[in-house]
Amino acid sequence: MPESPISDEMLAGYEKDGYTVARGLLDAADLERWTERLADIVDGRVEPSEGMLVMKDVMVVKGHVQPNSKLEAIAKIQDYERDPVLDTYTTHPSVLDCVERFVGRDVMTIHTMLINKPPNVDGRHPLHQDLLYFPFRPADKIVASWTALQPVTREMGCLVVVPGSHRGGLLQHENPDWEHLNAGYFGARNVDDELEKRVHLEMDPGDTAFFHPMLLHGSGRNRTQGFRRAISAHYSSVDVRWEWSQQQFFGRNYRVVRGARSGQFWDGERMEESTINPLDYVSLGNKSDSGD
Ligand SMILES: O=C(O)CCC(=O)C(=O)O
Repeated sequence: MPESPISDEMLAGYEKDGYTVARGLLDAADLERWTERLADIVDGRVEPSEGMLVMKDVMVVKGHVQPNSKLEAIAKIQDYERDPVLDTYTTHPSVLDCVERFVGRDVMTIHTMLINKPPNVDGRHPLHQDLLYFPFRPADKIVASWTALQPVTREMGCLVVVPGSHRGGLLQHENPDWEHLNAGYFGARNVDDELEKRVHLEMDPGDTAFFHPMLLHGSGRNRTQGFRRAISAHYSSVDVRWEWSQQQFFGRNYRVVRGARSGQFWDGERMEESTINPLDYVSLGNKSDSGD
């Protein structure tokens, strides 16, 4: 059996710290195709696929920054799974070989995203836990993959993580009181003490971070004149339970991408008598200024 890109040592590091980085996992040719596809979608050469959200940065939307190009206006693309080019990331054998090591053999996608972080905008992500956004449990059966499309340095606002923070519970989140905050960005409350424990993950193109959905992570401002780009997906084992009470998410489909049921959709029960209301973990309405 070929050796996994995730060694036993890396797996132990993931269990202890909540993350690991597979250096040089993906080739330049793939990274270029995904980067070009982003430009094709944003510049209008290719139609956004069904369900895709092409999200502008809040500072552009509110006229605080005049972008020099269409690409400079875009913060991220969400839900790219129906795009045949970007979806080759979700199903990439090298990524899935790693994902299997964290969540087991039968794997489905639960979220996809390409983060563009342009120059001149704030673009920070507050420290948060991604489990806030996912209806499935147990959390250990979920993992994020995050691949640098270009060099990612601290100056560009690289990913930051708090090692070991995945071993606490799901924290209360809120919109941080930042002047310019993108829609849907929540930060964990009362984590000031964690800031000094942050590790900055500087990465080369193709390097891929895998992290636990309870890991506190975020990213800084891009202080360069280039883009800070990454492509990312969340995966889970098919062997999970739906534990959310929020029915508006019941209609979403989750595609199996590895294992015996590849190509099918997750058919687990979506219990209406669920135990977790995600809104219990979010304090709304105490944000003073989102850039209005
Ligand atoms: O890529 C980034 O800057 C952070 C992404 C992230 O933390 C997220 O979207 O959950």
